[in-house]
Amino acid sequence: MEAGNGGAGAVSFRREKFVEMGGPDGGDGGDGGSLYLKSASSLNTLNPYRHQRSFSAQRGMNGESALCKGKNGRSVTLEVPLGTVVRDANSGELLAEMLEDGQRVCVARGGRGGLGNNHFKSATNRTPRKSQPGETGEARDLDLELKMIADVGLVGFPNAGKSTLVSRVSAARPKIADYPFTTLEPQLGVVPVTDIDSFVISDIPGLIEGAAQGAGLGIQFLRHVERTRMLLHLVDISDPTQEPKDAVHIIESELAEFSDALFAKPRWLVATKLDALQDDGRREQFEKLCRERGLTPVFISAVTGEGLKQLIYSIHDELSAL
Ligand SMILES: Nc1nc2c(ncn2[C@@H]2O[C@H](COP(=O)(O)OP(=O)(O)OP(=O)(O)O)[C@@H](O)[C@H]2O)c(=O)[nH]1
Ligand SMILES: [Mg+2]
Repeated sequence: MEAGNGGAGAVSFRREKFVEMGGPDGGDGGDGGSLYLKSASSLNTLNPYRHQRSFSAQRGMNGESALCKGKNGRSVTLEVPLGTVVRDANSGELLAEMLEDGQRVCVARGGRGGLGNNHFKSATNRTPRKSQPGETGEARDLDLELKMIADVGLVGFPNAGKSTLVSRVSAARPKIADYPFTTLEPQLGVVPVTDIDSFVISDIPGLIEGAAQGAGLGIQFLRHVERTRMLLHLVDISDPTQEPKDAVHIIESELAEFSDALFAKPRWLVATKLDALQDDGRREQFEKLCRERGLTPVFISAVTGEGLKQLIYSIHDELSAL
């Protein structure tokens, strides 16, 4: 990120036919343009900045004679999604957290324009040849990270049915498919509860064993759910290839390993794909896992819609109580 340099101040003297002694009339340089970040709730990824990584604002124009101030350089404003955390890439210093829609922060200030020679006249020097160069604009490498702000974060193995749930309870339309790692980017959905109440749910890519160490897509997305108020841990109890207890234990230890704060968050176990459940033993196993954790077992089917309304109301109550 490079802000524009300030324009130089001019050295110039008035030369007019009928004015005997022309005074200094060098104008000031224009200010360089600055770079701003602005948060926009309409955006949900930082992807555009993967492709274009460097930005610069316009420099200020030099001052001119007849006290003409140089034009200021145009500033550049880059839009970023809500929840973007902005750091200086070199020092790691936290520069801003974009938490409000429309929030604008300056990340590289343009250089001030230099003063023209008009400013340097004095009783003893009526013909100053001195002017200032423009200041150099700030240059900075930024580290942008998207931490989402959702009320409810979804965690679980790939294929657990996270995106399907989000698509059933909100207007969000994440991609859904019967292979793991369908979801590659977190996505937010707004879940209407009543006419005036709603909460925000966040779909993230599936987690696998070792996610907290970086396996799969896990680690960068665990950061996104770190700020949610509660988690739903989705367990596909219809899956014949995985025991519910494994699905529960593995994800739990990944959360614990990632951070104490994440592990300590209120977290419910939600059994998914109830319509496809063949083996009642899995249902009992899931209920036992819930009992051991003092949780009420929740069963849903995103396909038939069973349990979804109840789940939404319970989440709403929990969020109100938190
Ligand atoms: N029978 C049945 N299938 C479901 C249900 N919910 C999801 N599925 C299917 O399960 C598969 C995976 O669903 P997704 O919603 O993409 O799973 P995910 O957890 O988002 O998966 P990743 O994005 O890969 O982590 C898809 O083929 C869905 O159609 C359900 O309630 N019943
Ligand atoms: Mg998904």
